[in-house]
Amino acid sequence: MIWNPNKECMSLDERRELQGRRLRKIVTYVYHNVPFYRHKLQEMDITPDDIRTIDDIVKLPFTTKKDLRDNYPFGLQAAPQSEIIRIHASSGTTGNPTIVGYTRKDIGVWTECMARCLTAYGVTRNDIFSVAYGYGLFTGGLGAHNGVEMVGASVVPASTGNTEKHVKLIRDLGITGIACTPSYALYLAETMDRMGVTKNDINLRVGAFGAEPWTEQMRTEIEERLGLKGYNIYGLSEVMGPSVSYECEMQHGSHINEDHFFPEIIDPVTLERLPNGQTGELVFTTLTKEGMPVLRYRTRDLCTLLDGECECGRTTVRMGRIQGRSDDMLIIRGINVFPSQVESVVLSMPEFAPRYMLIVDRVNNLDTLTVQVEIRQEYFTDVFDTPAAIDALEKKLSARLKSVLSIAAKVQLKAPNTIERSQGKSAHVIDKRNL
Ligand code: DLL
Repeated sequence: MIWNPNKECMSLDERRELQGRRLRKIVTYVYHNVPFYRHKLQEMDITPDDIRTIDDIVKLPFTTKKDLRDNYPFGLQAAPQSEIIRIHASSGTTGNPTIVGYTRKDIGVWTECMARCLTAYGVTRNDIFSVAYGYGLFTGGLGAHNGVEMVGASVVPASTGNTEKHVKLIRDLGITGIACTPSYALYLAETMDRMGVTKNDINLRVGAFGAEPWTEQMRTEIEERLGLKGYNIYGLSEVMGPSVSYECEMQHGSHINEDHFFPEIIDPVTLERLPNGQTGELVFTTLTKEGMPVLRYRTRDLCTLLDGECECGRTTVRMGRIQGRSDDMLIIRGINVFPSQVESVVLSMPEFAPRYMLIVDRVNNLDTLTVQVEIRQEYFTDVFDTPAAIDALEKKLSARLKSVLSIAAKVQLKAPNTIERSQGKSAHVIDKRNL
């Protein structure tokens, strides 16, 4: 089934024409409403009149996470505050999160895109569908929730945590669909095993998995253990949230809702646009967003765009799996974590030297994060003299990390000069998961 054949199955010419029109409109809109973009365009000697077709997109400047950080919290917002009806936030690279405001129309577009995804997965009004992405500032919970309601299925807003109760609900209510991170799906399977619930005791038949990288191997394992068919869903807060792209029944790449989010692949070093089929960094321009539109937003996700007809009948371009990142962002239990966030906490506490290490692992399908930090020489004797002082300092650091990262980290205090100093991007991270 296709939710919106008019848009999902448009002829390529028609879509290009629509994208060109929308691009010109959005550039005009940000030019007049966001000083940041106006200045950038003026610097490059571009006016909205220079945008005639979608191919003119290459004339536009890129937007980065740093631009969002520099304009925290509302600097890139284009709509007046009175038009914003919801605000979400995602991890920033340091202490401040990235703030994204949505107008009523934005929420409508998002909900429609989510309904397109769910329909592609075969979800209908006859399903009972559990949303087990986090509800709150994260876009996963509420984003998926609205889509399930739009399709008309019964939504169970389970959110994350309290997994045993969730398993009970899945069994007792005969829940047929679930949206969660792939690692949470495996954790759910593990919890079922512990509770003695088998896949024959439950009714799950479809899963919408995303928000973190996963592999075909994980898909097979989840499908096998939960007895469902698992589909990919991709998205990011800066562009919308879940539903930027989704797999159809062919499962050969994820269809991008490109009437709303125009994709490009660039070489992350030269910033040149690459032809479809080549792997590079994914860049999105929001073509219809009012709250916080972005021009050529660099996602840092590495992947490939796949041309060509899909047997499902949709004509939208597909993206392959995310193959990695062109920065050092980690996704731990579905939460984005930048080593620089840890650094900002460490630097804000005089007891610590700027030497730290993040150790990420996956134990029983649950991600774990350990942060090792070196104590400064001048504090070392004081702190390590008494176990109570070590304990107090660990607690203080844990609490600050939790508030900035939104996930709990195990803290290990280290003596001066014991954390190896090395050069290069991943110097602060040991990721033992095999993703
Ligand atoms: O993760 C939105 C989302 C929620 C997508 C629920 C899917 C389901 P952010 O927290 O801003 O938004 O994180 C966005 O997560 O740039 C990717 O690196 C990663 N990511 C999201 N979906 C996938 C996926 C949400 N299906 C960042 N596969 C993105 C691999 C994914 N990585």
